[in-house]
Amino acid sequence: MQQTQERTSAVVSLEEQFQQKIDSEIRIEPKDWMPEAYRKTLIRQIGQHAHSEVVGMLPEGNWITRAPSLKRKAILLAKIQDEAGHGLYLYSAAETLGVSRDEMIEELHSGKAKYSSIFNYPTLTWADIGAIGWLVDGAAILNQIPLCRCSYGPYARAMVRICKEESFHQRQGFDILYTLAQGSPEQRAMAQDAINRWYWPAVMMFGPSDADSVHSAQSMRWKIKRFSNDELRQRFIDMIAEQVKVLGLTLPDPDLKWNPERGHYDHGPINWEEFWNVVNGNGPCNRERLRARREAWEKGAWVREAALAYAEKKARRAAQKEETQAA
Ligand code: BYC
Repeated sequence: MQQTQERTSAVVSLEEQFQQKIDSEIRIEPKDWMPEAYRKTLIRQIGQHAHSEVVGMLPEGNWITRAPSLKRKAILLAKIQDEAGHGLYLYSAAETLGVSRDEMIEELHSGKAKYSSIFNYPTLTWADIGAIGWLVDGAAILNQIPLCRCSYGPYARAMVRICKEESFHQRQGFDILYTLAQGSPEQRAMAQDAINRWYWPAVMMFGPSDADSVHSAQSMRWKIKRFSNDELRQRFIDMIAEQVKVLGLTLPDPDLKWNPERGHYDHGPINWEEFWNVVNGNGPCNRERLRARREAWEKGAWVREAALAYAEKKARRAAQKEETQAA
């Protein structure tokens, strides 16, 4: 009985020490002791973040062959390759927590792991590529800059480079929309239509409202998250409401209005039913996106086998060389 009590108090004190480190802004590294729930939360969030980067390549990839010029095509290709790179840094960051990449990918393919709701909407016109860059990458930057100060070292470090690349992405999206907004009435209408379709889904990217966010309070105590979903959403709305004026276009929210008392824009109601519908697998493109990822995984099996066979052969040769030298 006494032994059990001693063991319990030892565990409690480990948790206390852990929280003290977090409170003093000391980074947690892979070999440090951490509560199992902290590890699990990070695997969930980093894994979902990695999946979002990779699934996020699909709606934009849809326009590579139809980009309006060689220059736009080269820029789009570079952006999409950046997203693949982000996925790889993030899978590596999650692997430091003891989960394998194969396990995470299996969870994505089985539908157990989530990815960002935003990528379940279709890209119908070239202007959608502009709207994704400006609105989706714009939302991503606001959400991700605080993650550079996340308490878990490998995640925070991965986010530094990702954020630098995301700001270039947002500029390229804004540039596409700005060019269209200066063009013919049809091009201007196309830009407006893309903004009308992508604005609300981008507002929803920040996740459920604070009252419905199950993980926020604990994630903020652990300094995985630094701001709540609603705080970041408000920052996004304030930023976009100003930038849209430069485009000379509008946002599809009749209730959007500057509130001098709050020092923020007030906004209309968010359609949470649509959000949960998309998160639960019933958005316009959920099935198509998962099918595309599963197919890519199956078709890429020979590449993984070849890479593994090459790595094994190289390791065997190195071992043989060491043996010969030793003899
Ligand atoms: N979509 O308690 P909450 C990119 C889920 S990629 C789907 O607030 P949390 C880009 C949430 O997972 C952008 N599901 O959760 C790529 C949870 O369900 P589970 C991706 C969502 O974790 C290519 C439940 O709802 N960014 O930028 O505290 C091209 C309750 O939510 C969503 C990241 O992943 C959603 N939108 O907060 C262009 C950033 N929102 O897990 C751009 C890192 C919530 O219990 N992640 N859910 O089954 C985060 O910052 C946080 O995980 C979230 C959610 C703010 C997203």
